[in-house]
Amino acid sequence: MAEVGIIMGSQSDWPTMRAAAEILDELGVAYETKIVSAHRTPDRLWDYGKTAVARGLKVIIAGAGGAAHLPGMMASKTRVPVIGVPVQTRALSGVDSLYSIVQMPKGYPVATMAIGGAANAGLMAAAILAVSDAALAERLDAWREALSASIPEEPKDE
Ligand code: RP5
Repeated sequence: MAEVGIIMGSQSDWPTMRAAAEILDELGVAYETKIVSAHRTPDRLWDYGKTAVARGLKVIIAGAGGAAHLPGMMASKTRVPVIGVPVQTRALSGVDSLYSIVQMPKGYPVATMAIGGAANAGLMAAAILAVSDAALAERLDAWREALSASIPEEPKDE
């Protein structure tokens, strides 16, 4: 059963959001992926949020671009923690997405990542789940150690 829901406003967000799925694959976390648009499929958004707890979702990663209302609307509909990913846009480089996601009113927080920060969203979701999953905590620690070990001590000429 999926513990993480990766949702996005459009098919065009998938090249960005795929990075979250890849991290969860690496860490052995079960997830599902869905296109859920705040504007184009509001009823789908409503149903997804309404059933999220009952379906066993523990974290939702929501990515959207431009007038990026999906993460905030999802946060208003479910108490499942929502991690927001501002997707980069052509017109405004994703600053529009970032501002649309980050400025939530008191009561309905969205944990907002950097523009295009889907990989970190996957890692944040894993960290939240690792609080109550010792085996995942070990895998996440190992992942972090491997990343650390891959960083050279000195730069070299390309
Ligand atoms: C948003 O509009 C989506 O999240 C996407 O980032 C953006 C553009 O969508 P498309 O026109 O490519 O479907 O709702």
